[in-house]
This record gives sequence, structure tokens and C-alpha cells, in this order.
Amino acid sequence: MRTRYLSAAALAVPFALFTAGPAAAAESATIDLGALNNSGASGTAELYLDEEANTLTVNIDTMGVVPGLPHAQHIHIGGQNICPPMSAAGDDGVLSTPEGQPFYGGIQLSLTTEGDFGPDSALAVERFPVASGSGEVSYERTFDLSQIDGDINLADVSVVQHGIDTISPNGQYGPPPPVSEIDPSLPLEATAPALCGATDQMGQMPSGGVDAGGGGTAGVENEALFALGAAGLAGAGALAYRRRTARGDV
Ligand SMILES: [Cu+2]
Repeated sequence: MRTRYLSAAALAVPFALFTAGPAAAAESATIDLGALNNSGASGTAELYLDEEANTLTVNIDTMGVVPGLPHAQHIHIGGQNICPPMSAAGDDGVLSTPEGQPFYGGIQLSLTTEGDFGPDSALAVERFPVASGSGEVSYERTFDLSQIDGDINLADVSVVQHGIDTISPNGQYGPPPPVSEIDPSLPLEATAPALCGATDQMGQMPSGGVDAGGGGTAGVENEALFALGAAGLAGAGALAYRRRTARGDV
């Protein structure tokens, strides 16, 4: 009986993956962005992952950020996929980008306006969106993911927008000191995070959350794999293989 049960479970995996196919090909997530460093800013990020085309479209709308200045912004992965509490700030009371990293992870995608968008462009200040005179950023770009290393899993991403004016409020970044911990040629105000949102965190919060679209589908798919245990792992391998194949087609 035990053997028969396992066989049935193993059969169920490819079936589940097959039926989830169309949904897995396009996933989306809407992430509420909350203020860090008392920036007073707020906003939303919408991510749309097209696995067939191997592209990620990112829409970000924020308000209350420092007007007229560029705002570095990234997709961070590989941390706890949560936004840092301000208690993670050092003695200076300012939460720097490295201090937030254990929570939101490292930079996977630099959300630039043009050109390179890998981690090397993390501080390409001249290619990040500039806030309007009323402190709003409206951003959209579609990225060809075959140009970067690693995968984007919408269930595990954090979106961070940087740039604050709360250390020396004067309508500009700096003047330093303090300097940025990641680039001493920049003031800390230019690189400290102003906004953060994480898909994992959304699931733990009663308000907001990942939209029903594709992000939810991804979560359900993951839960199914966990529930199936060893049989699920075999399914996960098949899924990873399918993704690599899809990527190779681009
Ligand atoms: Cu960042």
C-alpha cells in the first residue's frame, strides 16, 4: 500500500506541473513599499515575470521621495526577503544599505532607466530615475533576464529605493560626511534606503500582499512541492530543467 501511495504521489507531480504550466509562464506580484529612515515616502512596485520571453517588467510608483534627485533602486534577493527594522541601524541611527542587507539581501537587478542592469550598475547614479519636483518617481522598464546571472523568483524578492534627505535636510544629498559605506565618493544620504517592500513579508501581513495574479500561483506551487516531500523534489528538478530550457531559447 505504501509503495502504491508513493507512486500515485510521483505521478501527481508532473500532472500538477503540467496543469500549472500556463500560470507559471507569467507571474506577477504587487508589492507595497514602506518608508525606511523616516523618509516619509510610500509607493508600489509591480513585477511581471514572463517565463516564455524570459523578461521581467518592473513598474515602480513612489511619492514623498527627495524631489529632483536620482534614486537608486534595485531588486534585492538572497537575504531573509524581509525589510529591515530600524533597530538594525547603527549608532548613527541611519539604516545604511549594508545594514539592511541581511534582511533584504544583495542586489540582483539594478533598476536603471537604460543600459546595464546588473549588480555592477548598483550605483550608476546617472541612469536611475529622477524624482519630479513634487517628489514622485514613475518608472517602468522591461528586462531581458538572459543578460544577468541567476534566477528571479517572485516569491522571494525585495524592492528597495534609495536616497534620503533626513540626515541634513536641505533638498540635496549631503554634503558628506557622513559618506556612503558602499561608495565613499557619495554622501550616505544618496545610498541609504528610503523605501522597501518584500514579497515574503507581504504574506505575513494582514494588509496588502501579493496580488492574486501570478505571485500567488507561485506560492501555491511551492507549497505543493513541500507537501509532496521527496516526490516534490523530483518535480522541482523537472521545473528547474524546464526553466533552463526556456532560458536557452531566448
Ligand atoms: Cu538597493
